[in-house]
Parts: sequence; structure tokens; C-alpha cells
Amino acid sequence: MDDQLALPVGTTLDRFIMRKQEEFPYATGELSQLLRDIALAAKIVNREINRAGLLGITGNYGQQNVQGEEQQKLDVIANIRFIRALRNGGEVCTIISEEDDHVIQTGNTEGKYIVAMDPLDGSSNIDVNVAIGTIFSVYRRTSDASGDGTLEDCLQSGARQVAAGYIIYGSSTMLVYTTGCGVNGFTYEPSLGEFFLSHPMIMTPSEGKIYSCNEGNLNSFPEGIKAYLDYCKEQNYTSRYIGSLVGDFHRNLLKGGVYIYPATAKAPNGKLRLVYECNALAMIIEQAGGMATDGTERILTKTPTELHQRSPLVIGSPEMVEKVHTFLAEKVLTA
Ligand code: P6P
Repeated sequence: MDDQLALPVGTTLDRFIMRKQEEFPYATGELSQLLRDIALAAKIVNREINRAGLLGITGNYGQQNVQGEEQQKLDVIANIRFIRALRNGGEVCTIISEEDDHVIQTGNTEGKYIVAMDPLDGSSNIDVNVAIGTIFSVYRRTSDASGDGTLEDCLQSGARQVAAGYIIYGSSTMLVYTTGCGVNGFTYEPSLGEFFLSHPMIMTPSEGKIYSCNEGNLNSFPEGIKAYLDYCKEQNYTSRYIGSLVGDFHRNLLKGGVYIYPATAKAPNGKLRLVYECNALAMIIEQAGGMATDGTERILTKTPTELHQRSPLVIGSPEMVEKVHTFLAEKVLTA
């Protein structure tokens, strides 16, 4: 279907959304509006990030989020901005955010959609100018569109996402998203206040030579992961890990590679959050021809039981993810 409407590089995000909506005869425009609301918030957050050093809003906010992580001021600002944009846009009834213990009811009781988000991931990198990102998932509510979203609405498996994406605030700011018909990347031009299609129909390389993980945790990695890392070194692969999931994911998506955050002593269930980090990136990587698992199970088939539950994550080029599985399986057999 996308071949019929292959849009040229340079198409604005707004026009792209409109043209893609035309491909779905029964589309009523709510999801299109939701995507525009996310893009608006991204532009505002991008401006805040770029001005942070000048406005004294870098550094800690003096509180901790539900994960016990020091909240950075920009974390809080990003959370407020995305919630406000989604509330004002009217399409979202309920939001799950890394920054809030409980779900946020927007008051849009007739809104059809649920959004799960990490408003600013990798925020420990804010003060040192390393790329950070926003991660989001969109679900259709399963409850009646006549009241607040329910917990069941918020604990759907990743396979039920209707859209997923991220914004990377790096050397340039990009919005990368999918609605299940391929992955497209849009680069922001601040002087025009527009996102322009720059990476149409992204497909990740089936193989790669980049592996991303925090080897500081090596001693408590599962034996299979240790064996896989030895294999990477024997193959003279390149280690690239910047401590910002969106930055590491985006590089591996475009160049080929694998990101691994396994269970560790400090994070026995992995560190990354299933509902608003793993699921979104898993939808994107699968739409781009890659794979995402927890080391054994496909991320998108995992059914969350808690809003902030964590999951181990192995994500990237399919042949590399399969290789990780091989080492994990071998170690289980020989254990
Ligand atoms: P570690 C940032 O806090 C984050 O959630 C991801 O963006 C990043 O990949 C990971 O944690 C870094 O964790 O334990 O290696 O510092």
C-alpha cells in the first residue's frame, strides 16, 4: 500500500500524516490528530532542551520518579508538555508516564486512545549534551469511550499498539514512528518549525557489527550474555553504548546492531520498562525488519501485569538477536 503513495523526501509531517490517513477509507482522523499533538509537544520540548543550559533548567529537580531515579528538571518539563499537548488535543483519555506513579486521566472521557510514554529517556545525559529521547506507544482503549481509561486499557500487550515512535534530541532532532505500515523518520527544521520526511520506510540491516550494553554489569550478566560478548570480541565487533536507549537504538536501527540490557544483580528483571520503553521500540524494530525479545520471549507478546514493570531487552538486527538467543540457549543446556 505504501508503494502507491510513496511520498518524497521533504514532505512535511503534517502532509505525510494526511496522505497516509487517506489510505484508510474508514479513518476518522483521531489518530492523525494524536500524532500531530505528539509532534507539537516534541517541538516544545526540543526548544526547552536546546535552551536548558541558558535557562538554568538542567540538573536535578530534587525529587525522585517512581523508579527512584533523580528527576531532572527537563524530565518534569517534558512530562508536563506531553501531557498538556495530549490533554488539549482531545484524542487521549489516559496516559501512562515513567514520571508518574499512577495513570493520568486527561478528562477526555470520549477519547479513543491511550498513550504510554517515557517523556525524556536518558535524562542523566542532559547536562553533558548526549542525545536523549522521548518514547511513546499508542493503544486503542478496550473500555467504552464514555469515561476514564481503565487499568486494563493500560496493560495491553505490545502487539496491540496502533502506533509507536520516539523523538531523538541529538545533533538533529528526529521523530521516528510507525502505525504498522513501515517506519518513517522526520527531521526537524527549527527555523521553519516543521518536521520533514528524511528517512522514508526505514529497514534495519539484517546483520551488524555493533553491540550496545553496559559491560560494567558484566559480572552479573547471564552466562549466555557473557558468552555472546566474548563472541562479539572474537568477531572484532564495535562496542557502542552511550547510556541513552533512544540514541543507541536509533544508531543500531540505521546501521545494524544489537542493544542488550539483560537481567543483572541490580536489575533482576532488567532495567528497561516494558509498557513505555520496550514495547514502542519493539514495534518499530519489527516494522523495520528487526527483532525484540527479553532473551527468550518476543517483547510484543508479553502481557504487562504492572504499569512500571521492567523487562530484559535484546533488540536490533535479526541475525544478531538470534545469535544472542543461541548463546543463551547453549548455556541453559550446559548449565
Ligand atoms: P545503565 C537511561 O536511564 C536508561 O533507561 C536508558 O536510556 C539507557 O540505555 C539505560 O537506562 C542505561 O542504564 O544501567 O547502563 O546506566
